Amino acid sequence: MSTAVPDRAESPATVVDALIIGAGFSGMYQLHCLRDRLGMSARVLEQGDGVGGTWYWNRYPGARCDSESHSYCLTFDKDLYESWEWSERYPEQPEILRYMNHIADRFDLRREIRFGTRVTAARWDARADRWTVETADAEGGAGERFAATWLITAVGCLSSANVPKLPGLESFAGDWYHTGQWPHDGVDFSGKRVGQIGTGSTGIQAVPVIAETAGHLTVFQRTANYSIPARNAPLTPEFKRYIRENRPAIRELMQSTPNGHAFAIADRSAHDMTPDEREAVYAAAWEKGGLQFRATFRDLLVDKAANDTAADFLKRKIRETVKDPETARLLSDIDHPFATKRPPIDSHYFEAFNRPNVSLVDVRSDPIERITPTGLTLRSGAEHALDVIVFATGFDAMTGPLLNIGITGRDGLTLKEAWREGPKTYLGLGVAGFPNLFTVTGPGSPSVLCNMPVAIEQHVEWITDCIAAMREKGVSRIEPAAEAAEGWVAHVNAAADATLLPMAGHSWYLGANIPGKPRVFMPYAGGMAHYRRICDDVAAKGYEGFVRSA
Ligand code: N01
Repeated sequence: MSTAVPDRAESPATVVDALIIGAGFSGMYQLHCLRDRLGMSARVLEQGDGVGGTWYWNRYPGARCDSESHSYCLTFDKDLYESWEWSERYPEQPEILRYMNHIADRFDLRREIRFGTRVTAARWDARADRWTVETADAEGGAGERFAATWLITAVGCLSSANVPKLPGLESFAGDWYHTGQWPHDGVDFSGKRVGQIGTGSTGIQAVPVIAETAGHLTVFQRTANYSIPARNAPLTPEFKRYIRENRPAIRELMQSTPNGHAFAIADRSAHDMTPDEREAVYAAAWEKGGLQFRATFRDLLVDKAANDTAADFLKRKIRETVKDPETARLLSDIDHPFATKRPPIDSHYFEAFNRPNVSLVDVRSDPIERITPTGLTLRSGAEHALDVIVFATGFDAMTGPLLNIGITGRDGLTLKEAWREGPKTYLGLGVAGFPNLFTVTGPGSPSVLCNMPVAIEQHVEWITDCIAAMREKGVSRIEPAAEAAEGWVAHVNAAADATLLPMAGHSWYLGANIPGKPRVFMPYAGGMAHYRRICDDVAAKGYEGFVRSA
């Protein structure tokens, strides 16, 4: 006789109006908007045991912001905007994390945040017009269950760490770390043989700091990268006064530029100048430092010949800085146009290769074959003995954090299936087949091509207004129409193709850093200010492109 074993009774769910996943800038601001502006019940589910998102996890040596501090903040609240004073041009991770905690304190957000709570599944329940969400606790056991009308992902674009599947890693007798999952009590490199894999924005920040204490640091470079000096320094009293006296104008500037930074892109072509004049412009931007270098001419990202002028200048600077000719050659042998991968900014990165305890290994021509108990070996058989391996190998960007949640929409459609050929969203904000789901800075929105807090504020405010409008009209379900999403995906592709960005074939913007991931240009390259106008227009037309039902 067969006995059907009944399912374990499900624990009753905690029912709220809205669930928000993630407690970084996005999740905290979204909670404030829904709870304090709209009076809704809401919870934030956060895997970490503190707020901060990116700045909670990325505690690697040298971690600091690449946006200038006076533009790297939330500006929606006058008192918040005016109450925080940054100490440096580019704040370090601990200072930014203090700022995030300040936001949580100021708006009393923690009481609605469930820390140590990882979302393991989210399913649309069509009978009840709501999402049911399963969680795991810090030990991985089944956690609290939730149900909510609205589900908002605030998971960040760069939160799913990519540790390359190198054979033998489990056999390594030393310690290894990914920069995006850095131990909270730090790592002692004193006297150790350290190997760092990866020379993106993260790796370039980490090298000079690790080199200060490591016995020897070997940097394994697959793709050479441009970098511009950050010229970081404490903010002067004069600059602090300038910020205090000009906040509204700074905010307006940030909201009017394509990339959300507090500087305008010069309205001139690189071809408008003689080589000497152009050289002077680049030299001044190099001395000033930071991402503003990209804003010296309006055509650097759309005209290859214009871009070449900047690329040549930057490669020459590398060769002038690095003393060993072979190391200088490898570091300046860059195969993509300037800024087609996210341009790093650094504090003495290239100078670090002049130290006797730092060496560079080219793993483009001789790839890493396997990790061994004592280090790693290259395809040629060359062995590198290591005590510590640092993976500065980036993230399964933009789609990774969303696909990891395990989201199932209408009619059993999983997000994985819906995005089999690459992410398909409408405005980067919603997905056809997934009612009442909003994705803050999702694929198809400017997000990573923009100063993130500017992109986040716009998304959170748009989502809040949309939810308020739906509640007012008694709409219980809203989702993008499939045709609207198809149209947006085509527009996102066209916007990327109008630039040089797709020319960096190995960029994470294209998903090319993750084996097997569809090659689709994920962020919206049409510019933040333009994008904001599109979103406003969609709202003004009664949420055009969305399907609603009572
Ligand atoms: O990651 P990346 P990241 N063998 O993907 C290499 C933001 N950010 O963490 O280029 C050997 O850019 C890989 O090589 P390749 C910012 O938006 C912001 O540095 O793929 N090498 C590359 O060199 C940034 O763009 C701040 O050939 C391997 C590196 O690892 C984004 O985060 C600070 C490899 C990964 O570079 C990601 O930056 C830092 C392998 N198997 C970062 N796999 C701010 O300040 C990968 N690599 C705000």
